[in-house]
Formats: sequence, structure tokens, C-alpha cells
Amino acid sequence: EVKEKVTLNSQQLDEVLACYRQIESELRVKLESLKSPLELKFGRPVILFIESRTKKGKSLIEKARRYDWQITDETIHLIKDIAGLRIIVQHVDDIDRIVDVLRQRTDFKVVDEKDFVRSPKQSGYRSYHLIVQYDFNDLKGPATRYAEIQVRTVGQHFWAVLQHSMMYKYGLEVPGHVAENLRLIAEETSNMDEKMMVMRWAVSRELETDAIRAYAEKLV
Ligand code: 0O2
Repeated sequence: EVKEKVTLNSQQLDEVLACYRQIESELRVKLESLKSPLELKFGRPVILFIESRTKKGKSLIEKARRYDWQITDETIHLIKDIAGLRIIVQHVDDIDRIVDVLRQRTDFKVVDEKDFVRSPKQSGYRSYHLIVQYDFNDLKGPATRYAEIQVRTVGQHFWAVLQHSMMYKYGLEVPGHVAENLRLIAEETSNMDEKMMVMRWAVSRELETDAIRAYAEKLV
């Protein structure tokens, strides 16, 4: 029943996924390359690490089924997160810095943005998501494809990794109190992120006002 939705044979699907793995590795090099200049500019490692993945055929087919999509060799490229990359930064205000840098690139183009930092998901999930349009060359020649880049703090990452392994995508019926507690923990994590950022302001002198000094002294 699932297979009927997919009019690609498994060799064609493998070829498509191989192209997205190429895109993943090309974009990864570009994002990794931002680390050194940012560290030099801000005097600290703004980007802690980068993660990336190309969706597995199985999870692509599941996604197509969820949305009731027909997957052909053309429509498969409308799925914009087959190649996904994640930038883990130190502080919440680093997210906007990275997003600004990404918006200015001419080797890919930001075509969509979702700000789950200022508008967290119902689950409590926080991250900044961008869809980029990327021109590249595969064995058949030039092509334009999409990829997703997520930007999040190490605090947001801590929450997302543990929450994901507990519930996300497993289709488990999660008891209401667990979901509610996870949401509260996301809130606490976000408060810690903010306190850490204020501590950085307090020690770095990049922002030095009486209000920040007073706030930093009060925080525990
Ligand atoms: P994985 O394992 O990271 O590859 P959709 O793409 O349709 O599932 P939507 O809302 O259209 O969802 O796209 P969105 O929200 O921009 O991106 C979905 C991705 O965000 C997920 O990718 C996760 O990486 C992440 N995400 C969204 N909500 C949550 C959440 O509640 N908890 C955690 N831990 N991560 C979340 P994938 O491909 O589903 O998963």
C-alpha cells in the first residue's frame, strides 16, 4: 500500500539519495568553514559543532505517506529536508548572527525561515529553521535542489536530542504529564540559555549597562 505512492524504483531512489548526500557534504564544508572566521571575530567558538544527515529511503516513504504525497522522480525534490544540516551555537543571540550570515550567501539562497525560537512548537521545541535553495552539479549536469539548515543553541540541542529519543517520531502515545513536563523542561532550558547569555555579556563587556550588571548579579 505504501509502495504504490512511490513510482521510483529502488535504484532510482538510491540515485536521488546519493545526490542529496553530495549536497549534504558540499553544504557541510561551507558551514564548517564559518567556524574559524567567527571564532576570530568574536574571540570564542560561536559554532560549537555541525551535524548533518540525508534522510533514509524508509523515512522519506513514511513522510510521503503521512502527507499523502505521490513520489515521482520530479516530485521527490519538493521535499525540502532530504538533506539536513544543523549548526549548534553557544548562545541564543548567536542564532541571529548565524542566520544573518546565511542570508547573505550567494552560493545558496534562503527561501524560507521558521523561527521556533521566538515561537516555540507546542512540544516546547526551539530552533531556527531555514530552507535553502542550492545550485549544484551532479553526474547528469546542473540542478537546483533544496536543503534544510537548523540553527540552535547547545541548550536547545540538549533538550531536542533527549526529547527526540523519548518520543518524537516514534508515534508513541505519550502520557499527558510527560509531554507537559518536557514542555516545562524546555522552558527551564530556555531560562538557563538566557542566564548564560547574560553571564557572557557581564564578562565580555560587549554589552555593559547597569541594568545588565544588576541582572547578572541577581541570577543564580
Ligand atoms: P530528524 O530526525 O531530525 O530528521 P515535518 O518536516 O513535516 O516533519 P514541519 O513542521 O513541516 O515537520 O517541519 P519543521 O518543523 O520545519 O522541521 C521538522 C524537523 O524539526 C524535524 O525533522 C526535527 O529535526 C525538528 N523538530 C520539529 N519538532 C520537533 C520536536 O518537537 N522535537 C524534536 N526533538 N525535534 C523537532 P525530522 O525530519 O522530522 O526528524
